[in-house]
Amino acid sequence: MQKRALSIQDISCVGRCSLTVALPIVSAAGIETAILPTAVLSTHTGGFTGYTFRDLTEDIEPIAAHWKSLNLRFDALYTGYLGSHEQLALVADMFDAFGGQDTLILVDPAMADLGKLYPAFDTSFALGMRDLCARADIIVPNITEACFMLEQDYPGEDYDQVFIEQTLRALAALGPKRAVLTGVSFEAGRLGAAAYDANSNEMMYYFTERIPKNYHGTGDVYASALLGALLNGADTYAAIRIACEFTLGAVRRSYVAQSESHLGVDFEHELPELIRMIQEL
Ligand code: PXL
Repeated sequence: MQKRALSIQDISCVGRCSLTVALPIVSAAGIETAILPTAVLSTHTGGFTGYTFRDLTEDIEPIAAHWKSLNLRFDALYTGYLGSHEQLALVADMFDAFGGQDTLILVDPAMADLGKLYPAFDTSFALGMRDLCARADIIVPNITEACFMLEQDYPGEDYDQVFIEQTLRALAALGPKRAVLTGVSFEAGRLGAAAYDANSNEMMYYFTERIPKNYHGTGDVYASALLGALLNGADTYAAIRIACEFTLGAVRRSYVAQSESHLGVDFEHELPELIRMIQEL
């Protein structure tokens, strides 16, 4: 039977992040993708000014209650950018209502990058996000988000393999059996992800060429491809590889086209490649 995922994150109408990225990517992976928008913004909050923001916190409980009455089930619950502090508790309730043995819970603690929290969040939100991550099966923070949740100093680009592995073990100790750290680089010109599986006590790395420009929404592109691969039976290593290659392909296209970084990456033209990699699993 076709799998069904639920993605819980905002709709940033323009800017290619959160749901405008998750919905097409997870769908392209062959997964029926239901959505629960946490907020509607005219654009995302990074690199634009004057954006509108409609908080949908009040809609979450009634939507969940309706779905419960329909006996809906999901093979995965995938959360990203949340619209308010209160949504952390509401999403935890959704995990209780729709989670279970056969449901993969993936939390992308989309709240910070490059050493800083996004404009809407504070450190208390970061600790709330840590508690939400504790309830996940797999989490996908970048190094900044990991540092905020673990209350440790952000090292910038100055870290080594020992730091990454301690961080991954500390993340898994919060509760999730698997942790994936994105934006990891040990040498100039190479960038990738590191993952830890607490069940097998295995550390994994996957690196690609590093394109010398940062684009918005790449964390969301990465997490969405990761989920798509996992739901198609990829093991952790295959999933981080597919997500790295897919994200690199999208970033490279935008770099070659000299696109503006706040408009996100050209993942659209990379979707056939994602499908090919998933079919080869
Ligand atoms: O890509 C993460 C993200 C998602 N949604 C909104 C954002 C951001 C990052 O800035 O502002 C609204």
